[in-house]
Amino acid sequence: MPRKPSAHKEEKPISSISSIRLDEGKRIFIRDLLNEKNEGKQVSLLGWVWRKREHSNDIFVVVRDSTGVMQAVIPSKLVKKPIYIEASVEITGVVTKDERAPGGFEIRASGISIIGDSEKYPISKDFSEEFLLDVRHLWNRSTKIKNIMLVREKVLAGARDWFASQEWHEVNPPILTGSAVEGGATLFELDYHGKTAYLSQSAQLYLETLIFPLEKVWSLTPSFRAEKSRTNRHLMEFWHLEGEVAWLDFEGILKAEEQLLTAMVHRAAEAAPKELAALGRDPEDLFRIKPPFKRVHYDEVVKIMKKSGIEMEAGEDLSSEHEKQLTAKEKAPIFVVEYPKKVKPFYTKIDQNRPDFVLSADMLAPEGYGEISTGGQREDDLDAIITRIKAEGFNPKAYEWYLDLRRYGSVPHSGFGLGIDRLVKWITKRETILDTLPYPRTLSRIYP
Ligand code: AMO
Repeated sequence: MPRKPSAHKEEKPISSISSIRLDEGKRIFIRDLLNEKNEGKQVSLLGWVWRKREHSNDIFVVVRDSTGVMQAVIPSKLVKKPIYIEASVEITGVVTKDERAPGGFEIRASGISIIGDSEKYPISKDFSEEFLLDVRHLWNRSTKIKNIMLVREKVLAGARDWFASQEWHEVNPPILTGSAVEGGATLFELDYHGKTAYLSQSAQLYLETLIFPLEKVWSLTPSFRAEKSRTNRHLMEFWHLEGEVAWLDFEGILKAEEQLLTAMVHRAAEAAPKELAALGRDPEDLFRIKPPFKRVHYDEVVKIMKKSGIEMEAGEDLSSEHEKQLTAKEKAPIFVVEYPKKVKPFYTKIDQNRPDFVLSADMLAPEGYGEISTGGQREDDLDAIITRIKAEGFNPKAYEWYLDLRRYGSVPHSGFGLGIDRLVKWITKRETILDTLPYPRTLSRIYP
């Protein structure tokens, strides 16, 4: 029997998703091509069409992948069908130095295969903010949102490493809960097999239970608040970084918070300087942030507002306008320390020297951004806590498990909750919190 001819040795153009060998670990990324090392090399690049223009006999396609953008120049005669924005492609060709190309290098292409064709992309130059929210699943591909996501990732990596270096334990508290933490007005209620349950507003009470076995605990979870107003700093679902520590007092938790925050923003500045700069933030602004943060007593805030002609009654909570006034000229976060008892929840510890005040502090971001975290010492006296649970209109029965913490080996302890989205809003200089996470949940929006 005659032998079959041997397999065709020439490289075949890739023409369908299934034929790409993704398992070889040989994927080439744009980041690695934009340097002299690869000049003259024949490569095959996978990505999406970001921009496209035609010029005499060539088509200039700028391709993006997760690491950057790179131009490819393709002779028009090689292109058999229209190339649309956001089509996924494989481009083969030679890496060539050219100062006119973005990044200084381009691919002189010998072939392009369309892997996943694209319809006419709905996002063009003129778009409204509302429209971009409607197509958020596509807008998340934009350089702006991508940069913000990368900064956010680094900020969280900084937190994780800081917690590990200080021997705090990461734990996973529940999201479905039977009781309120941060007041009844913002609870998302749901039917739990015939019982009423809520989406967690804060992991705090559960973290408090876990200091008994682990002493220093932290968690990163979504928290839910049915906020009734539309603002540029409130989400229905936000990402909450919370910590709780046994044997730690008010000053101790403020110190921990300022060290943690410094580690987070320094990590962003170290690991995402280009992304920050593209978003309008000089990484040096973040490197300059160092503990200790300025502390302003609530009494002082009232005086400052009076002097500035901004209305504020002694005893009322700070509004976003007050926070803006306090921080507009600041370059680093500040703490507002000690609040009137009536504006803070039942778990905050009463200051023995001034019983109308509690050992609670808000950290305010500079440049007018305002509150990013709340923390303080927890009430460890059983009777005091029961009285205040009742005063807030809750039934102490729902908190029996929490009250047990004050019955069995109660210890002085403190904790905090930091809003990641608000932190990212500040460091990436965003007008609105909606830019800081891929799918912001607002009063009117649950799609996409
Ligand atoms: P608080 O309610 O102040 O405190 O929340 C802590 C931090 O979470 C962020 N945050 C929000 N971010 C976006 N959208 C919202 N709707 C929203 N609500 C709150 C803010 C805020 O500073 N358990 C206490 C903290 C404590 O005392 O330890 C708590 O949850 O950045």
